[in-house]
Amino acid sequence: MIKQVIQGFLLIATVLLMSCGTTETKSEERPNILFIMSDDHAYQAISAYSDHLIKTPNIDRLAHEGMLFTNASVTNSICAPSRATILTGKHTHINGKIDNITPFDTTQVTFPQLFQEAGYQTAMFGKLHFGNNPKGVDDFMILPGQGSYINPRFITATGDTTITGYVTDIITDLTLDWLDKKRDPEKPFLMMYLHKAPHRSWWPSPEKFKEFLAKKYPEPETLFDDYENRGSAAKEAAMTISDEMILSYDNKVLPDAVDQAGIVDDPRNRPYFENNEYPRINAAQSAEYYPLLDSIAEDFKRNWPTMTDKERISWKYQRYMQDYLGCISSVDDNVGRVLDYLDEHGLAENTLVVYTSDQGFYLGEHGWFDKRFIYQESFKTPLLIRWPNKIEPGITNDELVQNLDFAQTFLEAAQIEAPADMQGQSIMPLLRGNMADWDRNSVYYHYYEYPGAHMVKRHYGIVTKKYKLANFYYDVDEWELYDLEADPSEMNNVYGDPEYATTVAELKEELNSLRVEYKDSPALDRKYIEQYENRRK
Ligand code: SGN
Ligand code: CA
Repeated sequence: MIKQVIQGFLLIATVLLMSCGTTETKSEERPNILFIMSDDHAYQAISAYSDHLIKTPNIDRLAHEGMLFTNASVTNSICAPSRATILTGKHTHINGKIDNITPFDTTQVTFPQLFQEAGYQTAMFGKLHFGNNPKGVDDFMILPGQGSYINPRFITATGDTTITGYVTDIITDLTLDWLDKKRDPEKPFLMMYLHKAPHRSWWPSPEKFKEFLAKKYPEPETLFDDYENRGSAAKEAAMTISDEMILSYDNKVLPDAVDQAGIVDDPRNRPYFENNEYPRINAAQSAEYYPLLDSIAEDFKRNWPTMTDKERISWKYQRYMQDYLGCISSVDDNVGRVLDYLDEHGLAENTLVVYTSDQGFYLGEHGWFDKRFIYQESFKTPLLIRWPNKIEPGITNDELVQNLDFAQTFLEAAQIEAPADMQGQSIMPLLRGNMADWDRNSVYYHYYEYPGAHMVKRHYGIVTKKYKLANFYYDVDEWELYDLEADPSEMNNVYGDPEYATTVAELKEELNSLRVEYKDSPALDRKYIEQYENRRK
């Protein structure tokens, strides 16, 4: 009797243990990863961060249903280097892709390869901007270089193809088509869904062009910055709305109208016009775009000649925002299409969805467009992550995380071992809400592409939640320190202020140790300068 009871008990215990085991395996099922990245999408233009410019209800869903990072940043604020860092989990001085021009060494391991080897189905659609095809993806269709907004050409494994339509819609169609027809339900997937928008020259779809042309935007406080109390780098950068934003190319004023205004003499207008999206527009698209372009030309001819310099900057800023935000509105609509697809196909629950950009962007702050600087708007990047049942919804996180951390984070989520030489840190503890396992106080930054487009000087630096210290070098040797709490707009370099002497000394020490930790050095700085100078010979 007793024996029977014990046997019965053992049987029940075994069944219970086995069922626990099954639950365990099920909850540890490897998640799908949907990595959504746009190009040059400023966090200022996502309503989950601030809704003073635009409402982005679909991207915001990821914040409401997941986690919003307010201090996410990049290690080198420019397109291809950021992508190389994301793919390799290494700083650009280590992966070698220090600027947009230097080729990417494709013998390096990228995280999609590890996913593929671990049995994931992998795909990439949209902008890669590497000059070579992606590795580790079963299927891909990528834009050549920067790609085009209208009727874009794509590179595929078997040749090129041109697709009629608007790039943001097309990249989404390709992504949804793959999920629908090629996804193997037996395997988890890694999808890299990579938008070209809202990269310069900010061409919205015809509908958004029309809709946004009617809108007016608040100006940033620093739109008329005179760069006093800063170093020479801010003064010498060629990215002002006033001088570097080209009327025909960027603001879409037809070149005849620019000529007729009689007082505008920028030799870049006509060649830029001819090399832009205009020649790609087919007859049906012309019928939609040209009435709008004509109305811009009329407004320009009527008003430009009598405007003051400041009024001209304001006029260009409005045109800039209308186009830039029109592009973002399409990105948001399309992100909504993909999130709806996940919902409708029962995929939302087991998919970790990330929305980010390859870097931030200036939306008129400091009078600028473009990026590259360690200053806030380009150093920071949007980051929103949703993973139902794993991440508590609606949480805002202000820890210092970087694009350097993405590879290790995704690998940990997928239970794949990360190579020991990756330099980031998985942010899984933060996603789980486990702050005790996170101890980073500062991050490292290094920008190289100088002399080059927009003329932002080479610099490296350290950023903490309170301070930013940077050294601009190559043709200068200048230090800048910003007190981010007292001066969040970074208008006053307090490096020479005796009150900050101790802070400077401490930050320099920490910066040096970061350089050692990440294996950066004066010798490497020189190597990359020599590499640049040899290229110019
Ligand atoms: C192009 C743009 C620049 C931009 C770089 C890099 N000029 O050269 O404004 O900074 O790309 O952008 S354009 O005349 O071609 O529009 S990145 O995002 O690819 O790094
Ligand atoms: Ca970019």
